[in-house]
Amino acid sequence: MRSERLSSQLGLWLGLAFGMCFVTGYLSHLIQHPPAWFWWPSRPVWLYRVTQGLHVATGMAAVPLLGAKLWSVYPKLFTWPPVRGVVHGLERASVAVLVGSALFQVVTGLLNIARWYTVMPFFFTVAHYWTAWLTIGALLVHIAVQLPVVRRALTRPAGPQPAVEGLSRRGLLAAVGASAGAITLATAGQTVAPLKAVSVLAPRRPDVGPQRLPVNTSARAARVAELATDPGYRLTLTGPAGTRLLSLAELSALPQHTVSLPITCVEGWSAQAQWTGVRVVDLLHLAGATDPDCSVHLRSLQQGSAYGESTLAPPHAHDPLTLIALRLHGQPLALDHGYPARLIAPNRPGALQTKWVAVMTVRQP
Ligand SMILES: Nc1nc2c(c(=O)[nH]1)N[C@H]1C(S)=C(S)[C@@H](COP(=O)(O)O)O[C@H]1N2
Ligand SMILES: [Mo]
Repeated sequence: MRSERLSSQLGLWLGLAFGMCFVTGYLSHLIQHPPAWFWWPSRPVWLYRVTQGLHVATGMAAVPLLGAKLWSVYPKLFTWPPVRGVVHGLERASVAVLVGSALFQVVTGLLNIARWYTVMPFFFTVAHYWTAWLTIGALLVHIAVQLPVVRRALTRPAGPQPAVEGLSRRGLLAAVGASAGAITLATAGQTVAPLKAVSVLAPRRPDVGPQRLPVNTSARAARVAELATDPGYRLTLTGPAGTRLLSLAELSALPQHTVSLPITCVEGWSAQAQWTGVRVVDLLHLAGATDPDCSVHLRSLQQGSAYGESTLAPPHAHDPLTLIALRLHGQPLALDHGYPARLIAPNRPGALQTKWVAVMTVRQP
């Protein structure tokens, strides 16, 4: 059953999955670490939810594809002599890099979804990002080298299937496709609510947690419980008009708006929720910020974490859907969801939806 045709067909699907995974992953990186040239809109509100859902789904679908592909080619590891010259040696080396980095990406991605950080002796985000470049580079070299083989294998008529007992090539491809589909179904429920009943592999359910919403970093883990429940809490708002300290009562006395926006964690779960609070544009007004190009820097009560701060770029800072939310599903925010005040903005990774917001600073361009 092992043949150039099978390897080529698996390679084609794997290339599509890895290509999609790379593009959506790089996009997520750019949104979270925007270079000067990068611009990301605040609408449509669901766009990041779709791109990050695709990132995690294509990464998981790659698991059975990668397994089958390695199975279809591994006898080549034992061909003799292992290296037949410089070009062949380089090609072998690029395949070694491709296999190693592809396995690393899939395994670390799965560990991240499962929040199993203790088994990764490195910072996941940085390692996953740089290895992605290695994978995609080696993949492009591999495709360039194998193109003649793939073309030959996929344009030639398939030929009669040998009449042997057991699985056929078509049967194997169907089984691999079915496993990829099953894995997707079994995890998509962490984002696609109607599928949650069959999502036995999903590490998160979109409606399980305080106020029917999952939590990423509890108040206890962030060590903010005491500060967040202190009646002396004030939101420090600084802009061209100076600095104002706003108590929770003062924030609640400002015009309140209710929006329906998703939280989309980079780990692949997402959930729509009803948020009520003060529009950031109203706070900008209060701070005397009139420049449509200004951005807003936010700091949490939480210290010493990369998630303790974030920046609202102009499209998000000025979107009327962007709130400093005080309530969730009509109730005051649960402590774990960012009580007394948290950011919620459209089309933005969950990691940038800062909880327990303490300081808002307007930044002029
Ligand atoms: N201060 C602070 N804000 C934070 C985080 C955090 O660890 N600290 N985690 C972020 C991440 S990764 C996500 S996905 C969302 C989750 O919000 P939730 O716990 O209310 O669902 O909060 C974000 N805001
Ligand atoms: Mo997250």
